Amino acid sequence: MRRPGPPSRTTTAVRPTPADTGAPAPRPLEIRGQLRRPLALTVAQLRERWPRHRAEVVFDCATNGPQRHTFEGVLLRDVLDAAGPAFDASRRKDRSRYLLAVSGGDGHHAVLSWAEIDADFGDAPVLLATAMDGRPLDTAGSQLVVPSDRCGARYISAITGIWVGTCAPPGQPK
Ligand SMILES: Nc1nc2c(c(=O)[nH]1)N[C@H]1C(S)=C(S)[C@@H](COP(=O)(O)O)O[C@H]1N2
Ligand SMILES: [Mo]
Repeated sequence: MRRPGPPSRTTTAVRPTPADTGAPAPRPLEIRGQLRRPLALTVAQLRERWPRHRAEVVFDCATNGPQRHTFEGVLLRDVLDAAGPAFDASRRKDRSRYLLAVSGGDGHHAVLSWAEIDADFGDAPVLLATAMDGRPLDTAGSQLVVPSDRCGARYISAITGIWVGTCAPPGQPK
């Protein structure tokens, strides 16, 4: 038999924390490398700090065929500007030496060049997505959106880190 419980009370609604819903707490995305202000950002912080953009994209996957998605997110360029790459921003040749290595939690990773997203070079509107097809990515993690890519391989999901920097120039032939 059920024992009588405490008298019912009117309570104010409390928003459940991720722990209450069983979802893991979001791990911040770490932006590191040759930067003046390295950053660690959750999807919620991305959404709060930078202007939101939308991208309707189609990309092809070698195994699954064409995929169509609508992403909402912030410009990778805006986020990296805040992190302050250690180049001389007034010198295009200095900017053109920088690489961006983007990693997913499963070990998938790919590189972009700074010049791809730089307005003076490729000017590609690459996003760090905060939602896909109307569903927030707070728990899953941000996804890279590269609208100019025909293939989906660089649409890296569950991003855990972005490294920014230059690599050593190739050695001179002897
Ligand atoms: N973290 C992570 N992101 C990834 C991949 C992956 O293996 N790991 N595969 C890529 C590939 S090959 C494609 S086509 C797109 C879309 O894959 P999906 O259709 O399996 O979501 O995600 C990309 N993002
Ligand atoms: Mo793919």
